[in-house]
Amino acid sequence: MILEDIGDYYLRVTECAVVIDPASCAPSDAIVNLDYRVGIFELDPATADVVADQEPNDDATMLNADLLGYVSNPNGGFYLTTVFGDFSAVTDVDVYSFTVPTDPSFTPQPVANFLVPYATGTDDGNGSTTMIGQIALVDPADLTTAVALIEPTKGGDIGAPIQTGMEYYLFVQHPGITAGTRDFYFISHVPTGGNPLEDPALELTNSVVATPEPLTGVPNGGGGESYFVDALLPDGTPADEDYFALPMPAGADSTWTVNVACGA
Ligand SMILES: [Ca+2]
Ligand SMILES: [Ca+2]
Ligand SMILES: [Ca+2]
Ligand SMILES: [Ca+2]
Repeated sequence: MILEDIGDYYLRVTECAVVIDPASCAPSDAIVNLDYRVGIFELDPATADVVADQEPNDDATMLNADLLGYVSNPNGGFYLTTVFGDFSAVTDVDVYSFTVPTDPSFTPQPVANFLVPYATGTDDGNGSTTMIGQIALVDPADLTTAVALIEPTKGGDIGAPIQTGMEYYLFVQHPGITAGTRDFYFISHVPTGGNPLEDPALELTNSVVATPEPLTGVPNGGGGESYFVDALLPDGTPADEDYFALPMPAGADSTWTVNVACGA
């Protein structure tokens, strides 16, 4: 959290089910390792991959846009860039500019991820008295149309295909209803290569349930398999449909279940 004052603070550490709905946590009686680790880091805006909101930055001309920086990860790609700011009023908009470097390249396509850490807008969350109202990713050439847009009060993150070497803007808005006493926010950003792409050559045949496009499974560390795809539903008539097949690996049986997570 963004601390209000210099001084002493205390950390209360509990198991997940103590503070939120147990149904949203791993069954505590099945956890065999109850060790935990706490890391405390100071976020220094002087660091390239830490960006702090600097007003005035809600000018539609973007003249005061803050620049998101990147620090190379020796294991590939970049480390997480952390963005944090204050909403000075319910009408506050914070605009950031970012340009994902062209080197290294990302395959199969560069994707800009903007992740919103767990926050509730109450003391049960990260200490902020508000959630973010809206985050919009915008091409400066068309300020009226968002490339991607989420309302974190409804959940979700941004994972949008983008072009490297090209500038984009990120608009961050307060929900606009009630101002709290500590209306701050955090956003984590990292470019990645995204998921394997839908095969354009199979676009028509994968529209038929009898001829789904097979996905390739990736073994999970704890057992089971995961399947990933980034696909398109192009406009047109008839509207596109996509069916994908999940080839079960050897050893799969009727005890296996399937969970699906999606975003758009
Ligand atoms: Ca601000
Ligand atoms: Ca602002
Ligand atoms: Ca299709
Ligand atoms: Ca498709």
